[in-house]
Amino acid sequence: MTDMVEKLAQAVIDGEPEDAQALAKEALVQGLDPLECITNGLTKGIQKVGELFASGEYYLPELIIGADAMKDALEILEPALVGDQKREVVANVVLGTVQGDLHEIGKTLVATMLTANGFQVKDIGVDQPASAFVDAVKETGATIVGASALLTTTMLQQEKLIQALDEAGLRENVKVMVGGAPVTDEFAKRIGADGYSEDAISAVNLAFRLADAPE
Ligand code: B1M
Repeated sequence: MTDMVEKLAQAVIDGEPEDAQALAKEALVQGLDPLECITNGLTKGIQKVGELFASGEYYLPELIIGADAMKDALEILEPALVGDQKREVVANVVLGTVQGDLHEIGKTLVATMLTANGFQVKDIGVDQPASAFVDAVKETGATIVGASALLTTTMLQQEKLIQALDEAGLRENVKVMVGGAPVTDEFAKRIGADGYSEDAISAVNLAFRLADAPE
């Protein structure tokens, strides 16, 4: 890991949004790979914040400021991920974080990576009820729906979403992909999702498979 990538992780752990943003700018000037900065820098940092929170060393304010540091750095790094926008749209995707869940960073990263790889993404945001996903599918004609959940309590909403798509008569035309820290492949299969992925990179591979398109 480069010095810069380690510093990015540390800025998130220390909860220093300004430093994180300045380091992200510097990393791009130095020609570092933005994806490497995100996956081995910022994400490692926020995972450490989560561990410190779980062990009682950090409290909610540290969790919030750590997330702010990550988001501010992502503001700089994510645009650098966006690829060739001129390519044909691979598929339309509706993506959101489920009801009761405010975690947005991972969902937004998945949206950015999908967009960078030619998918047209409607990001409906966080804390979204199943009906909002259904409405967005009707509005966009999306063939893939992605639901993110970061809490063991909210992952059950992913199952509700599948039921809602079914009730709306849309399930046959729409593939459902799920993700988020507590979600597993086994859980995804149990609730009848079409696929699970553990990070943003594998989410792109999964979406290509679900769209039945060449990567
Ligand atoms: Co929260 N939080 N949080 N939190 N938070 C966790 C999830 C937790 C594991 C921390 C811990 O205790 N160790 C814990 C959940 C425990 C559990 O349910 N088992 C927790 C808790 C308890 C809470 C609160 C209840 C705390 C409280 O209020 N007492 C509260 C709940 C609020 C709510 O949602 N209703 C809360 C609040 C928050 C903040 C708002 C302060 C903040 C989020 C800020 C924001 O998003 N704007 C926050 C944060 C930052 C975290 C941790 C530390 C980091 C999450 C994150 O952004 N990770 C998290 C600990 C952890 O995850 N290790 C934690 C970085 C991101 C890049 O990764 O989101 O996993 P991730 O996304 C990955 C993959 O999961 C995957 O790809 C992404 C990119 O690689 N992926 C998908 C995600 N979605 C996908 C969808 C796909 C495919 C892949 O297809 C559709």
